[in-house]
Amino acid sequence: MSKPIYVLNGPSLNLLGVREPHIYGTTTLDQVKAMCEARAATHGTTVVFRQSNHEGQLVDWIHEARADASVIVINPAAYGHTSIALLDALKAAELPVIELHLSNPAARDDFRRHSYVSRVATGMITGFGAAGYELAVDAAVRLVTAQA
Ligand code: CA2
Repeated sequence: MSKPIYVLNGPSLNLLGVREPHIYGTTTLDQVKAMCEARAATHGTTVVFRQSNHEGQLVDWIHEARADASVIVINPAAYGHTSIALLDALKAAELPVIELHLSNPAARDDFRRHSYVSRVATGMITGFGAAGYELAVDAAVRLVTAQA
């Protein structure tokens, strides 16, 4: 895999490991980043790992990924439930998309049952906490290898 896997994270995920550990666990976002980098290295590839609280910034990174990434892994956080802008950007990226959530949104509030991102996702990983990011890196590598 010559191009990196883009791992994008949406609003408030900078608080991971600091707030609401009963829902989202005790692993910090920096630790998740290190886990992704280590997992990608075992596959001989790399990740670009980013987080933003701003929808437009996430859209810009998805546009960047169109040229620079092999796969987009995205935890859109609450924007997954609301953002047609993210949906449009992901569609335009024309890349495999893995939607990732730490929790299982379908088992929570009703408003979390709908995701715009799911419409363009190749697959979803939900409910495995921080370990889901390692699973997503593995899945991204498999997707790209299957395409080759
Ligand atoms: O389970 C997930 O990963 C979510 O994407 C997290 C979002 C939530 O809106 C989605 O329904 C499911 C919330 C992210 C907020 O992140 C925090 C992390 C730690 C403490 C507080 C918020």
